[in-house]
Amino acid sequence: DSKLCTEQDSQSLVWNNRIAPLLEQLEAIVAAADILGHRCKGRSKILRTLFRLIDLNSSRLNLHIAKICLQLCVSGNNLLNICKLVFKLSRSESNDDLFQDSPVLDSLLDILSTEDVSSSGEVLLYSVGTLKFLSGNRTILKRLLDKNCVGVSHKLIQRLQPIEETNMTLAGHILVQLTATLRNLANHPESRPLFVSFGLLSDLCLLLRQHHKDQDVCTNISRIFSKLSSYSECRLALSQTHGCYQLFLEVLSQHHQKQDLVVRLLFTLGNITAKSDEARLQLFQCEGSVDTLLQIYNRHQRRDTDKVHPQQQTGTQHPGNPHESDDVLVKLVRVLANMCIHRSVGPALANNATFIQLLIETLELRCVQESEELTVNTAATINNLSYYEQPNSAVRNCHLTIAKLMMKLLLSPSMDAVLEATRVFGNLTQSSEVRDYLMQSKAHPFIVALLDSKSPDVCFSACGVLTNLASDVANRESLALVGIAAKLMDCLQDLGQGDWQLAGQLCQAIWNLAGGCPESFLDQEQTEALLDILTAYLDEALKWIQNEDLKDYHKACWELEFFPVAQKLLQGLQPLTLNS
Ligand SMILES: *[C@@H]1O[C@H](CO)[C@@H](O)[C@H](O)[C@H]1NC(C)=O
Ligand SMILES: *[C@@H]1O[C@H](CO)[C@@H](O)[C@H](O)[C@H]1NC(C)=O
Ligand SMILES: *[C@@H]1O[C@H](CO)[C@@H](O)[C@H](O)[C@H]1NC(C)=O
Ligand SMILES: *[C@@H]1O[C@H](CO)[C@@H](O)[C@H](O)[C@H]1NC(C)=O
Ligand SMILES: *[C@@H]1O[C@H](CO)[C@@H](O)[C@H](O)[C@H]1NC(C)=O
Ligand SMILES: *[C@@H]1O[C@H](CO)[C@@H](O)[C@H](O)[C@H]1NC(C)=O
Ligand SMILES: CC(=O)N[C@H]1CO[C@H](CO)[C@@H](O)[C@@H]1O
Ligand SMILES: CC(=O)N[C@H]1CO[C@H](CO)[C@@H](O)[C@@H]1O
Repeated sequence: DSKLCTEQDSQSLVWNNRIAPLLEQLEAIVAAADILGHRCKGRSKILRTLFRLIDLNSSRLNLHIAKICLQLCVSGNNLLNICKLVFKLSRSESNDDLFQDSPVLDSLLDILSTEDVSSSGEVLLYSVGTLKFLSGNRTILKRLLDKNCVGVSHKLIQRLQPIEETNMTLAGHILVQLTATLRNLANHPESRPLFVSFGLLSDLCLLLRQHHKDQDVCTNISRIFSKLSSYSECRLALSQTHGCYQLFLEVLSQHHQKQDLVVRLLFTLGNITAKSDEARLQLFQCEGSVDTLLQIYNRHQRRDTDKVHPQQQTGTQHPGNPHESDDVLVKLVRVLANMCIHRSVGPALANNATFIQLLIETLELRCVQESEELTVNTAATINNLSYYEQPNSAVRNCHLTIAKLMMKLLLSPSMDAVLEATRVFGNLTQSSEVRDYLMQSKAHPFIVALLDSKSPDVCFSACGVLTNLASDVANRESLALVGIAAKLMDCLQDLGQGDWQLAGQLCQAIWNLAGGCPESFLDQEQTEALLDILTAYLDEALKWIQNEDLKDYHKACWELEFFPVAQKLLQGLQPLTLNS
């Protein structure tokens, strides 16, 4: 250890006292006069001496040497060797502090702006490779942004366009490094307006099109897109790039087995279609879009967890961690679910039996405990699709199958899954077949128990199911036996105030359960309590509304969702209480 220390000490002594001052002197001379131009005789001698110093293997010295050589505007093989040297230095993070304020950064960006692609391809490759490593450091990243690295990249992309003398292999290598650099740049918030103003998003689409066969370039570009898709100005720029959806679908189709690429492109599409109705429609209208998406769905369904055919597990169809495969489906189902929100896309997808079958199969193959996000999103998609139900729709034809799968979710420990399943039941229980199934499987106590959740969302959904169940006279007694009356009353008392949609739904449930004969359903005390609550809510509706902006909305809700059913219920109760 001490030997190493002395060695280092003596090295730095030599550096500090002897070499550094000489180099500084040399730099000063270079800077002051043009005496070291290409025709100067001493120039090659100086370069030879400098190159010999490289063998000392000192990072600090070598970066200095590179700096001087670049300032001397070396060219050809000398330039290439210097670029290789700088590249080697940049690979080690411990050299980051040497680079941070070095003019070498400027020289590298100069090289990117000026060197000819066909004659100096390798020089460009090493220079961009250096920037890739350096841009991994946040401090240097900021320097590069300030030195217009995004603008320089844009220009380089233009110069890398395929023309006759472009070596496409080499251009591909440069682009892998350049896209990795841009992915690093995209981490910095200040880069985002620059990506937009320099048109980088459409540049990258162009590259994706030209290099669609190059998995590395495509993957790196998909990483940039997925990162930037979190920002609205970037989503806008991307969605305004002509043909970008068709392009994404083609790349997805071509590289369907490259999981990280597929996940990131789907992530990007998910974010674009999350907020834009226009994007939902445009994606749907692309040639073969549903086909492509359903094919990917089919490929990643992960049927190989089926233990019945163990020999299938040796297949290489789904390599790696099974949860990675879930990742594709989570993102894919989100894209499809977003598309369904568009009112002309939704019905088309709701009627596609292949799609519905895939969703059903996902719920059959996965369990909530292992794949919570996927099962919950799948159930939510089925729920959204059920809004588009037509008499002969694919969802309707599978009511009972779906109901059985929702039962698994309803009984799971995940509250998200329970809520989503309850929402789906809210719709499916319009069918008497499903109502009978729920009662026969004794699921009703679980749904009644959800009224204790104290969550308005859960109570609302549960109440919807119970309202439907109570439409069959035969079910009312079973529901009464599990204490539904007291729970509905508690909900109305605790959560009804101001939530007129929920309050209306609770009143409707009570009305259905009472079947026009309230005394059979509520006891005396409950009847009086209900009377008080209804009177208060009907009289003082607007007193509870705090937020002025929401006043109109709440008023409309009160008038539409609460008032009619509350009024009906009150009138049903009053003769009873007058009698007593
Ligand atoms: C510098 O490193 C090279 C290659 O690793 C080695 O061959 C050479 O001997 C080293 N020079 C010194 C002075 O350590
Ligand atoms: C980035 O470089 C600076 C010096 O320029 C250094 O202090 C810092 O540790 C580096 N950060 C990382 C994460 O390497
Ligand atoms: C293109 O570049 C690659 C990689 O640098 C090289 O191996 C190949 O020989 C070059 N092809 C031509 C035709 O110059
Ligand atoms: C579902 O969509 C796919 C892709 O567009 C199509 O090939 C298939 O025929 C559709 N299936 C049904 C039943 O509509
Ligand atoms: C279902 O539709 C609603 C309303 O359109 C939307 O907010 C929600 O995100 C959709 N759910 C899914 C899973 O897409
Ligand atoms: C359920 O499906 C019907 C069509 O059967 C639809 O009109 C309704 O909006 C859907 N949603 C709910 C919550 O009932
Ligand atoms: C940032 C980034 O995604 N870089 C990747 C670009 O592609 C190369 C080659 O596949 C990877 O090694 C990088 O990690
Ligand atoms: C802004 C935005 O919509 N971001 C979403 C992008 O997609 C991921 C994964 O689906 C979400 O977690 C982000 O919220």
